[in-house]
Amino acid sequence: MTNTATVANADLPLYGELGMTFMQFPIVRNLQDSDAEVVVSGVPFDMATTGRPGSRLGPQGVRQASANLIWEGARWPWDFALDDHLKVADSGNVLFRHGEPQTMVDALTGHIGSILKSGKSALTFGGDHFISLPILRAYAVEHGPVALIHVDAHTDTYSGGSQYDHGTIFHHAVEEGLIDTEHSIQIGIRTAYDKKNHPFEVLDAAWVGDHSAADVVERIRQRTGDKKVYLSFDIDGIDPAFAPGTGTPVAAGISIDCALKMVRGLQGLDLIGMDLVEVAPAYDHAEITCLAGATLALEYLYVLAANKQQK
Ligand SMILES: [Mn+2]
Repeated sequence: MTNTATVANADLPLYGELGMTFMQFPIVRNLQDSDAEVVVSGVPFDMATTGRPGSRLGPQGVRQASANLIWEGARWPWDFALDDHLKVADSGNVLFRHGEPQTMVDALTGHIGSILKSGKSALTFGGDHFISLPILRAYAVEHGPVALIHVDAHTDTYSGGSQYDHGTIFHHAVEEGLIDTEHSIQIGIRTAYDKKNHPFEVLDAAWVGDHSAADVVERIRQRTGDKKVYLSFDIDGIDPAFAPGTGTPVAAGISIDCALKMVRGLQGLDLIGMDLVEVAPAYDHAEITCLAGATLALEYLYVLAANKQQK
């Protein structure tokens, strides 16, 4: 694979460029000239992390793990091949100046804005969860406030914190009017939050563990209805047994089986974008977290492809 992007620029992050693309999708450098319907991007940024850093290596970890998923023509349990129904391309990583978080915010907002303006949708790999805020700003410009499906151990609705903080993003997103909270839901939560003043519906991890994936899907569908839906997936929503490679793991999360059934169950919803964040390969074992992330993202793409066939 020829790497045509910027090289030898000391201001750019060392981990900013591509080893392989996600699912070996073609590289897209000029969004306007591409017929891709979905654009994959990586954001190797973890400066907003409160605990263990390392999610800057998430994009390359997830892309590398997707090597395990390429061989299936029609991925089980679907009865079609993704390539026959959905055009996906990988735009590489968003580049920014290390040590200057605002350059990432500006670059990412602009990049996602370009994707949306060219009539495509975005699938973005973090990086820490802070990246969702610039993404949602770009989405709100194009789509208005979105219904959010948010999988996470943490609500990320804390006020306070620093200007760049991966635990405050949904507080800010709500304040900035980026989210239609009446139609938004958080799943897998198992850490403290202010229940009295919480704008989202919550299916906590214990509730999910006591119910079937079909029950979870039913609650999601009731909440989101026919609204435009954005899926923000923090890998720490999954139990550390299935996804240890993350900065702030919390015991007793949802299973990867439930998570995959849940994503598959979003078929028919008006899905307009997804991010997968907080994969930190340095704490991973045998690539299980990276593989879980890659599989969830691929499953999301299959749902988009299935939705297209329904139309
Ligand atoms: Mn989290």
